[in-house]
Amino acid sequence: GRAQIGVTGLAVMGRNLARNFARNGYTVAVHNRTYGRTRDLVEQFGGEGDFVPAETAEEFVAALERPRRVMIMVKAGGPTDTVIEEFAELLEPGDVIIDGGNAHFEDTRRREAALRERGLHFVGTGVSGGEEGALNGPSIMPGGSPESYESLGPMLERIAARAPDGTPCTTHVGPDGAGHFVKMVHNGIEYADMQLIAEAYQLLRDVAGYAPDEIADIFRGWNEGRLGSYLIEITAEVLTHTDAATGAPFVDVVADRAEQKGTGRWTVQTALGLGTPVPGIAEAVFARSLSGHTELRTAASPLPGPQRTPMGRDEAADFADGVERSLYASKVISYAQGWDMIRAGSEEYDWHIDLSDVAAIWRAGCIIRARFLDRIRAAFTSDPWLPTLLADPEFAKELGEAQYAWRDVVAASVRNGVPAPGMSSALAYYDGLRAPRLPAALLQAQRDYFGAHTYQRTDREGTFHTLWGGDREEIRTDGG
Ligand code: NBP
Repeated sequence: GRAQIGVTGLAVMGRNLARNFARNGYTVAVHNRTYGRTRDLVEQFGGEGDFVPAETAEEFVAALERPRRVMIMVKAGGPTDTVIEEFAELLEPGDVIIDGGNAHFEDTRRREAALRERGLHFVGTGVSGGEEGALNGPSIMPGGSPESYESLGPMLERIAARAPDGTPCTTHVGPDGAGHFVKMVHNGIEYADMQLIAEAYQLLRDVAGYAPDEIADIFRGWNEGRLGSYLIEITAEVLTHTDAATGAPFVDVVADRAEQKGTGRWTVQTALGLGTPVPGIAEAVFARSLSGHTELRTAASPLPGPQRTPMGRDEAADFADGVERSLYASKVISYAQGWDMIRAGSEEYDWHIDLSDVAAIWRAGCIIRARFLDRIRAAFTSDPWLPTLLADPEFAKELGEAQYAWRDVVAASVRNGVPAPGMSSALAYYDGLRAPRLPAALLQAQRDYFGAHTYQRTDREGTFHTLWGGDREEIRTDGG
């Protein structure tokens, strides 16, 4: 065999990744369950590089140099298991199977363990950037053994996106499911980012009274500054688009029900299991869910909201400035929650994920690519043990500077009846973490009252219970 890599599963993602490898000078074996897709790929794009089309799995495996590298790009779930099993049968110890689909990291852990038993390397890898990224350079988040990265890493580094400083947006994230875990959190952060941008839009529209094309201009301005990112850029593009059929702003003709494929939900479910607070991501998942509940929305639609007072031009411009601060501060909070979760996952599964590397490989190629990821990289480079992004001196300073505008914007959302669950929850997280005292003290006392769940004291060591039903004497329950 002479192909350095094989790609099986040639729908949009697989086809574009195969082309990306070929354009970078690799000989690529290509295979798909239905041969038509393989033939189409070679007919349409054969001129871009060196493809070896294979009709059967056996031909495909025979076309590969050793150790063989087989990248699977099929539908996540059952189909991925089927295809892994099909190829595992044909491969030999030392060969590498790569799953670039959107697998749940627990599935990746299971598959990696099973294939390791059979002497095969299994690399579950996150791939972000959609179709376009797959073709021109995605952000790639591979897990698996260090040995598999030695064999595969240089190829991934060639096809990955490049950060502004020229470094490839891929790295060995960690063992077994680490890559898919980090990809999952990426998607969770993406949900939060999108929700916050959407809230900023709605506040500019309903509170400040701007039209969609004016909001597009405001976003374009923000895109030049610290909020500069792919998502802000495409939001401005969407807001300038006019619907051809009606002549109305496109955003006004799209049904306001947001769908989801499930990676945001996975992030929140996993965070609940890890005991990591990610309320910003959770609010974003729930906001999509709420939007889709037409029956609830219809039933609640007669409920009264507050009277809104229109803003003058100057007031609106000031408000827009406050929304920028509020969006930025809330975004920092979402990323702080995401990184907290990556650290928690890394500790739970013993992955030793480098937190600054994660920021580095998201600087280009992926959906959340943004200017400020370089600052997150810098924060974790200067202090790998930084407990939270909020404690980084620069982010802390910016949050402090944003806080009054942030509070005003959240207050305006409440006063005007324009929901901003992402921004308000981000502010509550900020205030929650910095609070010298939380009402958790009262909660714990309630728990002790009804369930004898005990409590600790602020003034001395030990575990205590108050005999609430009796004379309220305090007893020590830890034998001290
Ligand atoms: P799809 O997720 O739509 O999957 C289609 C591919 O799976 C086809 O090649 C199809 O073969 C193959 N397949 C199926 Br379905 N069942 C199979 C089976 N039992 N045995 C063999 N092959 C089977 O493709 P996609 O949108 O290109 O995505 C590929 C993976 O990448 C997915 O896991 C996806 O979640 C992930 N991903 C997608 C994006 C994105 O932006 N779309 C981004 C990042 C990751 P056929 O041609 O014979 O039907």
